[in-house]
Amino acid sequence: MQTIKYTFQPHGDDRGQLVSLEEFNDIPFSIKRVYYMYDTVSNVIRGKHAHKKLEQILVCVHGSCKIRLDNGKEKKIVSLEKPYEGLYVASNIWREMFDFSEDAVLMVFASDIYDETDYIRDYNEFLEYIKKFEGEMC
Ligand code: T46
Repeated sequence: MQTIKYTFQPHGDDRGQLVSLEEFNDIPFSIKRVYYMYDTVSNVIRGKHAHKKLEQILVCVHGSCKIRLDNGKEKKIVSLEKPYEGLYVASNIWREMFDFSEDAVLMVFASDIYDETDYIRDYNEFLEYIKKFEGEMC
């Protein structure tokens, strides 16, 4: 499975660092929503779902965490530990976020507003969905 990790350009000077993210320049879609999670309880696994349409970029702007990506055939674990790195997560990918450091702040740029009907929260349903989706694409 190909994973796309972006390295954003930090604008550093003697005062510190600044990262700017613009839709279509740095983020490959129109940004409709930004959300972030913090104070994540240790050993917790978040996510455990896929999206039918939503595209996202995940940036751990403070601390670190890991993301497990699963396309139904392959699984991959990606570490996010730099505030200038972004992981692209496409639709139809099961994702789990885990191993959060105590100080982790995971910020997410999303291509659409919150819509519970876009979620697939059952893993077997996800496998069925992508099988059907791939069938329709042939
Ligand atoms: C994803 C991963 C990376 C809202 O009201 N609005 C929102 O925009 C979001 C994202 C969540 N919520 C509510 C829904 C739940 O009551 O916040 C609560 C926690 O959401 P959820 O359990 O879906 O959070 P995660 O961390 O499991 O998943 C989130 C995103 O939901 C999901 O799209 O890809 O982060």
